[in-house]
Amino acid sequence: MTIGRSKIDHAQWATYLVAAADDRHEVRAITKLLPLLSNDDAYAIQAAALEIMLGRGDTIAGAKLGLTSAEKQEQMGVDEPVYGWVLASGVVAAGDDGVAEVVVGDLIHPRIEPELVFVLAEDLVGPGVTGDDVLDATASVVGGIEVIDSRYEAFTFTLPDVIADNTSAARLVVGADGVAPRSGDLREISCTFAIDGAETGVATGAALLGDPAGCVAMLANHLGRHGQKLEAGWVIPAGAPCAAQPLAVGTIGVASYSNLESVSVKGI
Ligand code: OOG
Ligand code: MG
Repeated sequence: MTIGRSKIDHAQWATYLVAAADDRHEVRAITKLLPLLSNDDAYAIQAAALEIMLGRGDTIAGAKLGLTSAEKQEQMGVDEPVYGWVLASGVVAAGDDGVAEVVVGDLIHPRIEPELVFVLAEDLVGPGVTGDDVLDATASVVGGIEVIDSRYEAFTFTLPDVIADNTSAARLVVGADGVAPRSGDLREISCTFAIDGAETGVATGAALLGDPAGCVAMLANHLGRHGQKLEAGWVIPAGAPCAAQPLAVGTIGVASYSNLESVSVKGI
């Protein structure tokens, strides 16, 4: 618990991270400079960075979870889930050939990862939201690919660092057609991720803390603690079930799902 007012200048650290993204250069992890950064202060930096982006005319397209699978937690060395924002400026549409092109030069050191994305039909207001409530409020579940791009040196961070950095969010590709949330068991949807035709990971929805809908409930409850909610129409990536892979110019990443349309990204 934070007692009294934090001495950390959240707006200053938000500017530090937004400038890193704008200039496409990596910066030192904040905890290298502020070793005692708390998660509360980190979420306050994240909120200040969101304000900067909204002040530029960007809008919120959704909210996201990260580090909800054992594979991702091991890959990044962080053992707790994190919550962030999906900005409308980061949502990339697929082209006529079904492949979404991502401009690698706009980013620092991007990686791509598969996602199960919830598209909400109704608001979800925490606390007390359950996985069942999430299924009731969801219009459809679609496949996706998230492009993550940590603003930190060597894509390395601690839990508060990645929280402050909006959970490395950069771009999101959302598949065209999804399934109704109760049309099957979301824990059994299987996902295969391949880079340039070579399989890099296979997992099921259950890899997401046992239940993807439960992850979205955690996010709604997290926002509820801050007086915020998930809103109808938002897209909610529930976290990658398997490890992220580097995206270079020419790389083609394909996320295939047992009963969702596959999603493809090409680095250009
Ligand atoms: C943090 C973001 C994690 C996910 O799906 O696990 C994330 C990172 O790995 O840089 O979006
Ligand atoms: Mg992700």
